[in-house]
Amino acid sequence: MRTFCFRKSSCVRVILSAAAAIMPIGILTFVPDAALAHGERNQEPFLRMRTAHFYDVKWSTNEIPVNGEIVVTGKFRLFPIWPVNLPLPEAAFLGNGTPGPVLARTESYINGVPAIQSTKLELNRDYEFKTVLKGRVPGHHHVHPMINVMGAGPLLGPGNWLTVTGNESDFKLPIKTLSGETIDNLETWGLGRVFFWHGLWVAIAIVWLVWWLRRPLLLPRFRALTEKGGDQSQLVTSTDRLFGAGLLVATILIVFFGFQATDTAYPRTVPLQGSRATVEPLSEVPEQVKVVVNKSNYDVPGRSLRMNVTLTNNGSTSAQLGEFLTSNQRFINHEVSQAMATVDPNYPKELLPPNGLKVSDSRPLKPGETKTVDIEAADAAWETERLSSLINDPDNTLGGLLFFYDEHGKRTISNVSGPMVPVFTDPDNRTAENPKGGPG
Ligand SMILES: [Cu+2]
Repeated sequence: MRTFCFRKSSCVRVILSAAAAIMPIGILTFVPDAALAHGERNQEPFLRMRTAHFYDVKWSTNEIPVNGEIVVTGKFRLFPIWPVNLPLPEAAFLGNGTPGPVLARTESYINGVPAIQSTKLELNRDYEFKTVLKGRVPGHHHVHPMINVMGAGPLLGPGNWLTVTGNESDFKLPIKTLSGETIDNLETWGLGRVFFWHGLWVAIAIVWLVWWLRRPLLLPRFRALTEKGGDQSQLVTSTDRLFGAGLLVATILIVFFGFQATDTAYPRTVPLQGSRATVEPLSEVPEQVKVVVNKSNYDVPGRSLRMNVTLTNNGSTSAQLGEFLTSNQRFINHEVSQAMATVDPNYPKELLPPNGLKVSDSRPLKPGETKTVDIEAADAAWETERLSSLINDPDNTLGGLLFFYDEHGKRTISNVSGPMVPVFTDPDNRTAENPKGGPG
């Protein structure tokens, strides 16, 4: 303080300003704000539009107690126009995106095959998944199904808010091992050994450090090395050598007898399995309606995606465009009752843009018919979900799925993809603040 405080008042001022500077850092460090989601909106639009498209996702419930179970089921399609800068899903793992380990995943399946290991997934194919999650930490959590692709990172499905009630201390994860032993709670099992071995090695490391640090470190050593006639033999004494050798022997003995003791206590151990599971995709359903994108624009002031597409019905039944799905946003054509009927009333509202999908001609396409229509998906979601940042991508190609329904409600899915050109100016004077236009 002598450097700054020439007078008592200036000293007080220095202390106060230092406190004021440190306080916000302290507040930010020790009083974290509640995280309300986990950054899915920050994923690049190309990641969300052209990788895994999740659909038919269902959650068995929205509220569970600690130890209660929730089953998440659904399907996903790996988009054929996969971004060139992402590694292909040669090794993919089914998980769930949660804010920390708030749920324990006790079961997971892809097409009925246990998804304990990673698997290779094929592009332009559909898969069915199921995960069983068990409540662990009480709270209100945003939970997504998720696929981790090696080299590409997590690809998130739709998120839903789940409430876990009760006390965290009541959480238990019992299992029965292959050798018939019952473990009451995997959460705390074997922790004593973990702490013992970590503690032992830390203690040995500290003893070794203290052995060298207890002596004057710098100047005597520097002099011994640089001064003429310095006694270098004092740098490492014979006691040091003896101690080092003793510690080496002790370490080898600890490892040897530790291994023997553990092997006797747990004679049957199976190492973690690193092989890949083989999962066949769902049987291929030919695309009934061929979609060709003639033109697509993202209208920046109007916050809407507009596409001009040519649809050809190659099937034997009619086809009516009912839904456009991209980035977990479901734009439903309100004029198609079959599409409206697929919406579960409990489906997260933030994933169902209220304006839905506007189609210039919603009449069903007859078998063999080709028609060119304008499609508009206008919603603030483009901004709130930060999908409009697609215009800043060097590869601004949109991607999504179009769902068509025949007169019996049978659904077929077509991929839709094409380059997207942003429109920044607007003849109606519309802006992001005044999307309806006019004098605003
Ligand atoms: Cu989330």
